[in-house]
Amino acid sequence: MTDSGLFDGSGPRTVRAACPHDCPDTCAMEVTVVGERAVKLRGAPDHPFTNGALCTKVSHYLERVYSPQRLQYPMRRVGAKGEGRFERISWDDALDIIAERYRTIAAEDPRAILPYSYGGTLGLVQGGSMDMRFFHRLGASVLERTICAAAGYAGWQATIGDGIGTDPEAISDARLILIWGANPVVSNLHGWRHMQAAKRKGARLVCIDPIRTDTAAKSDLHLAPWPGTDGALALAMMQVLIAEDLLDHDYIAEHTLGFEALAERVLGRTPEWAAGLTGLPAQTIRALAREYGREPQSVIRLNYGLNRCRGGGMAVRNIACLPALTGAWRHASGGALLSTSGNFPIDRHALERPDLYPDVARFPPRRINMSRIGEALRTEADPPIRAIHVYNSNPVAIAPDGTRVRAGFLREDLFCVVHDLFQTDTADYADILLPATSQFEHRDLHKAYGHHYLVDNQQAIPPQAEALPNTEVFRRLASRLGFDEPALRESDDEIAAQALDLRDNRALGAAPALAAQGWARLNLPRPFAPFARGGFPTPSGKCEFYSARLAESGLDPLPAWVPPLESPVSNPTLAQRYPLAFLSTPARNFLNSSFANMPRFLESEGGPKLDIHPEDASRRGIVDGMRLRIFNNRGAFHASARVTDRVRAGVVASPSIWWRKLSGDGENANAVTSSELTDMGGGPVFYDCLVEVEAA
Ligand SMILES: Nc1nc2c(c(=O)[nH]1)N[C@H]1C(S)=C(S)[C@@H](COP(=O)(O)OP(=O)(O)OC[C@H]3O[C@@H](n4cnc5c(=O)[nH]c(N)nc54)[C@H](O)[C@@H]3O)O[C@H]1N2
Ligand SMILES: Nc1nc2c(c(=O)[nH]1)N[C@H]1C(S)=C(S)[C@@H](COP(=O)(O)OP(=O)(O)OC[C@H]3O[C@@H](n4cnc5c(=O)[nH]c(N)nc54)[C@H](O)[C@@H]3O)O[C@H]1N2
Ligand SMILES: [Mo]
Repeated sequence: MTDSGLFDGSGPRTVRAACPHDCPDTCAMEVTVVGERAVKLRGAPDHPFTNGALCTKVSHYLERVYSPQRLQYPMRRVGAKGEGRFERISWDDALDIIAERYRTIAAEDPRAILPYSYGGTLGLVQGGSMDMRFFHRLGASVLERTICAAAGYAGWQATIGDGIGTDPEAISDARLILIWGANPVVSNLHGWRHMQAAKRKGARLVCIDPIRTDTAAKSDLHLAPWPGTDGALALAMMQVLIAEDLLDHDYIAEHTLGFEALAERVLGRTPEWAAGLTGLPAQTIRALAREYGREPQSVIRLNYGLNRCRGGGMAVRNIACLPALTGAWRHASGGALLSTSGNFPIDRHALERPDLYPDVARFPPRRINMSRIGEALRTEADPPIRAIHVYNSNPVAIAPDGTRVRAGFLREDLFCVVHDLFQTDTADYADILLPATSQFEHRDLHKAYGHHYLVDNQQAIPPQAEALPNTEVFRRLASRLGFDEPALRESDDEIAAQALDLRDNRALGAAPALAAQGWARLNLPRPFAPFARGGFPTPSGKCEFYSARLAESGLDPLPAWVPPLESPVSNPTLAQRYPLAFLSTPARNFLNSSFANMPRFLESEGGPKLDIHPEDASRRGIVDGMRLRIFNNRGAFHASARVTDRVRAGVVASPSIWWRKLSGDGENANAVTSSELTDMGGGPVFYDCLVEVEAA
């Protein structure tokens, strides 16, 4: 793995790196190394999207790498589950214990072992290669990685076909930008730069968000719908576009499927109809639709904020229909963007090797939805989960309905391995706790979901203390379990070399630049206007207003209105007890629960907060700074009040995700969120949640 010869040089060296975090921007970085120590980090100045700038969190990355809180060596639990008391053991002992347990369980039914991972690193090597190969070979349960984008992606896929959209760099030429369920100032900073450039050239920015975020405040117009009602808003916009003939008839005729059925479907879905659901005035909705219909050089930057409610899949599907109606796709700067990831020709089969799964006949693969980990850990499961291996994730903090999640991890008969850089909330429940490397300490290669560049990550420094990369842990476990397939012995460099499907010109054309400069734009035409002449990657090759695939899976084949699970309109009885819609959106200084243990960022966030509208506050005798209890039938947590009209009346918001043990009361926002699932994709409904608030 580590060739110490690499680190002999004494003069400063520059190493090419990639930001590993779950963010659309996937920055290219340069690490300055002296001897074996990283001394400086900056955003790559030559990378067009990163443009030499890093966000606040990552610009302080050296503090994370050299944090005194880093796990130093493997440990074994000595206290009770959840207590977080451990004693040091050797790597050999730790891996022997794990291998022995996995061997015993697998002898009966390997599906009783569950890997649990998500976005700690988005690297193709450390985020989904040797780990997948190992668990496939073992025959473990297969984790459905749904916790973030599954619903929106499913809705987008039904309409557009794949994760392909407007080139984010071309957005600077758009004339009208709808920022819809997205907060780029916080969660897509480098994409925001292009929106600001468009604004300087005269574009209008319209932000659609229940919260007046910093993005909304910097836009020309802010519409604050009730959470989970975007599907209705988009249907009403389509109704106006069609009724007032603000359409590109040629584009519709040549490149779409099911227009007649769509037109019939939206009859009666007027702005007046949507007003009652969204809480937006009908004339505002009509004006938005007209403005959108009259400016075909328009782009919709939607993000995953609006997919975290029951109708999240359908909402994204409805919105994705809009640019085909106006012909906005004809322009490189027009159309819509949810994700760019479908452009990257990644060889998933080579990386993950599902063919290693041993005995499909005897143990038909069992799939577990990560968004329902609390339910999955109940002993009634068949077979019950007897071991869980957590890496790249912190489920005790980030998974919905946290009370149930914790109850699952508390099970005395559950063997729990946690591999992380830090002793997270989840780590406290580990039987064996393993130290992981940071991005500077291992090799990786990254695609992106918010731009079109591959970014390489070379190892810059040796692993700190006894930390090991994910890949190395699984190589060593494979060897202990006697798995002798060559795929389970490959080095990180060998894995990285297989990540791209070089039969595809988008990758082949990028490979030389990637090797030479550490990053490369996919070999895509410039300007990149993916659907200017149709060619949608759907079964029909058209933008599918009508989706036969949805019909086949028993879903509504046409755009529709799917109400939220929890709202005063859809569930008035529940709303009598818990009248406020609760949002737990990303805190600027945290990245999910990553960085939420770093002193600098804990200080900037200054403790859990709840934004509440003055009307809702005064009705409850709440004043600014008061300690609040936020609760519903699932649980409760505490936060201090920020009385502000940044949230619309009826909505409260708490920037997240706090570590439970660092929040003051041992709880966080996921004490109240629900583990129900979305209409498509099996995603979570974090933002579909009613609560009541009282002074603590
Ligand atoms: N600083 C920072 N950056 C991050 C993250 C982080 O934690 N911190 N997380 C990263 C990850 S994993 C992801 S998935 C992305 C998340 O970033 P986004 O995909 O942008 O999603 P959110 O921030 O969850 O929500 C975006 C906005 O949608 C609004 N919203 C919520 N519900 C609704 C709704 O029903 N309708 C509408 N129209 N708007 C709604 C929220 O108020 C929020 O301001 O950001 C990534 N970047
Ligand atoms: N209430 C509420 N809950 C939410 C959300 C919300 O908006 N509100 N957002 C949801 C979303 S969009 C997402 S994507 C999920 C994110 O949930 P997760 O993907 O679990 O993200 P993090 O909380 O950042 O935890 C990642 C962990 O991986 C560790 N890690 C980093 N690099 C490595 C590595 O190389 N190896 C190993 N072994 N570990 C590593 C980090 O230290 C960190 O503890 O949370 C979801 N939960
Ligand atoms: Mo996410």
